[in-house]
Amino acid sequence: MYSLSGKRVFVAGHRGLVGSAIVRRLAEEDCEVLTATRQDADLRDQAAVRTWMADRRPDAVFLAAAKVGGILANATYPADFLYDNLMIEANVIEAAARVGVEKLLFLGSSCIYPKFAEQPISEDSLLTGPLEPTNQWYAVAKIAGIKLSEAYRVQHGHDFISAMPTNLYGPNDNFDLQSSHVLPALIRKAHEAKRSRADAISIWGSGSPRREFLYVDDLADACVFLMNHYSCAEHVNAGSGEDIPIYDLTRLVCDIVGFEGEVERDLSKPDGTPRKLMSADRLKAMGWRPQVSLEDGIRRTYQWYLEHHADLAA
Ligand code: GFB
Repeated sequence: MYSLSGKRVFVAGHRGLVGSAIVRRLAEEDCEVLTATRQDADLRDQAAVRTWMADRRPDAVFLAAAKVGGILANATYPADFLYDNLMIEANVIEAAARVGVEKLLFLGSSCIYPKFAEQPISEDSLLTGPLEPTNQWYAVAKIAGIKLSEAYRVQHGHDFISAMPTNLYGPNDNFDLQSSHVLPALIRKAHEAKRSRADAISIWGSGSPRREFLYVDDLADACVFLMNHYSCAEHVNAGSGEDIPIYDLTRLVCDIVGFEGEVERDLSKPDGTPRKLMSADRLKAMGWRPQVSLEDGIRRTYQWYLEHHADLAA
């Protein structure tokens, strides 16, 4: 058991979807939360990260900072997704080791697994087959982060662990239609179509790929749970254990938002991997369960969107 009580806890990436949820969750712990803006320390800059870490000396680190985006952003900016993520994770992990951070949790992504991995995907599937081409750049960077955390454990005995979240959504998500993930895009498209009384919304690809979704506050809870209870080299999947075809997800979002029109498919856009349902067995066996259903999570996220994107929602 590693207790965060009385600890100085650095949340790298505190403004993002995951980092902001971890900060919300840490409000329930008796700890001091440390954050760094890009002006304080650009995490791609090794010297800046070393200086910041040496000054602030956190006891524990949640490494949630990353360059992220949906299927199109991944395919369009491969150099950014590979370089930025390699630099961020290498700098933060190395600087954490240097200043003697007691525990670090690195966050990866379910896209690290082979495109045609056996479903549900167990942790052991890592590096058993070729990656999905649209997000291979991001996946390679995240695989390097897992291995780097493991390498510091093997060579120097640091208690660095890794969690692999499934597709996430929730407050503070990116609702930009070009760069976002599917769920925020669908919420915005359905909302705007309802407002403009459009006949239809358009989704990317065939609608047949299946995706697993986890509400980000559940993921934050899983991260704190792992920080408290897990200390092994192997990464741990963090998912809901259920997936849904994108077309059915679109219908669900339309129902929640109140848009009654048609759903059209834009086959010029990529489908990506056909399915990536992760096995949640390992985390379940430790006693952790998600609390927020997909429907409830979409309702909460739509409410957040209405409250925080008045310009888009108008
Ligand atoms: O969420 P998403 O962009 O990423 O797309 P991935 C999921 C599925 O939804 C794909 C479809 O089959 C998309 O074609 N889709 C339908 C849409 N309509 C839309 C839309 O309007 N916007 C978007 N974005 N998708 C990402 C990876 O893969 O998953 C990242 O690229 C990361 O690296 C993340 O791993 C978790 O699930 O395909």
